[in-house]
Amino acid sequence: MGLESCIRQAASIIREHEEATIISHIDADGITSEAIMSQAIAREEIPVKSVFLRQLEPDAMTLVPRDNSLKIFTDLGAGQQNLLEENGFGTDEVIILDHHISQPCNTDYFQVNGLDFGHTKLSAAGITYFVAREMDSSNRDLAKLGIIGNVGDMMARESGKLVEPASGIVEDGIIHGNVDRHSHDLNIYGISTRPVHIAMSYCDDPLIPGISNKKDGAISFLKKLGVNTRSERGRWMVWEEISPEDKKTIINGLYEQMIAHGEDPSRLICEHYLFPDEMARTALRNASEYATMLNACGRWTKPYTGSAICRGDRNEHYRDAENMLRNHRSIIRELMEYILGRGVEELSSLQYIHVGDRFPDTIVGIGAGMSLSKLNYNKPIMVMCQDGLIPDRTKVSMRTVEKVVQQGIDLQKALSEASEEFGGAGGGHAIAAGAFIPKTAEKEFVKRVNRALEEQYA
Ligand SMILES: [Mn+2]
Repeated sequence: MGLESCIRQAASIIREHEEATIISHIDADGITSEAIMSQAIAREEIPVKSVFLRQLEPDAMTLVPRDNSLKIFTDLGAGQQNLLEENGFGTDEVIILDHHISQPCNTDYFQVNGLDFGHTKLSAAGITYFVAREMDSSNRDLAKLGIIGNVGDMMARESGKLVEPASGIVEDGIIHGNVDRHSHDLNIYGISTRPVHIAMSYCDDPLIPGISNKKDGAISFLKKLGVNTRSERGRWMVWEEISPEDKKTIINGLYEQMIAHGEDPSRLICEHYLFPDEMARTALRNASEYATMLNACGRWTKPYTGSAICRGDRNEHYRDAENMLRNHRSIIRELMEYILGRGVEELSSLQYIHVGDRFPDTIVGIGAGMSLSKLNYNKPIMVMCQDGLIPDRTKVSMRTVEKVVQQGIDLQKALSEASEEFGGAGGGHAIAAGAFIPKTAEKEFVKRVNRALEEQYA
């Protein structure tokens, strides 16, 4: 069975049911998956409820209703099929729309997963969107959410753009009219909300000599180019507002800057996905920033707020999310200042710090990434903290930069291998990964991961 027919079958299973429950993950991919699926189902006039989970684990199973509804697991489920089996869920009441690695299981749950067809760059929101489109072609308006979910799950990071079959979602959004694609654009984050020099100075993929981490450097660089970076009223423009000619001048200037310093400029360029139907200079204007807002909702345990925004709320929930995002940023800044103020311990192949229970464990990874740009970014950073739910468990977050990944470093591999030895579990990506380990194993664990990275460097 190909992906297409798998999608068709999922759509028909959903349509056949009289009620549905969506069980989804709390990150941007999970929230957009839920918002796509719940809208598609509601449009069929099938009653639908949603449950968001931080993780599909034994304790969370009590939140999955035991009723006659079809349980649609989105952005989770593939790796927890035995848990579904143990809890007595039958094949006739479950479908899984996921992109995580499947766990071998005796019960043959129906699943749509890009991995089964060799697609590693298609997130759950992508799969979910294709199923929604199959249910009714008028669901093309939801392509926008599919793009946000994919971008939020870093599906565009490696190539700088969404690739087959996820690029088809972009095509759909463009046809529908609520998505603009900006190809060959500058690879910076915050194109709709950050003053352009700030966005440039935050760039860490690639690291631009004289600009990354150097706000003043970015300002004088722009001045030298003679480009217009202020609006008529004197306010700094965001990247999105810069004229096409000036954008070209800036990108060319950055190219030259990198080549002059012997750096590879290929990662300067990426594709951005903009949403012309959203208000200018807000986080909702482009896929990356929209995804950040949804991630903030999830990390502060308000996934339903994120879901309401995906459904179009621009009042109460949106205001709530804006506050959350502001709060999210200021706590991450505090965390970063704490890490930089206390300083990290350096081992041969990593640097680490333990922040105890001072910060919510859901943001520690982001803080680690932000701190790294101000530290020696050639060494991956590890930040440990107390697990928010289980005090004798430690959450480990690691971050590195693209350049180091290209040298052969794979944090996901290092953390999963090491944590397994200590009875923990890890996952993530080569550039950003996390793990849970017993608190008692902390000291040995750091050494073990350092050894794993040493071997990867070799
Ligand atoms: Mn996902």
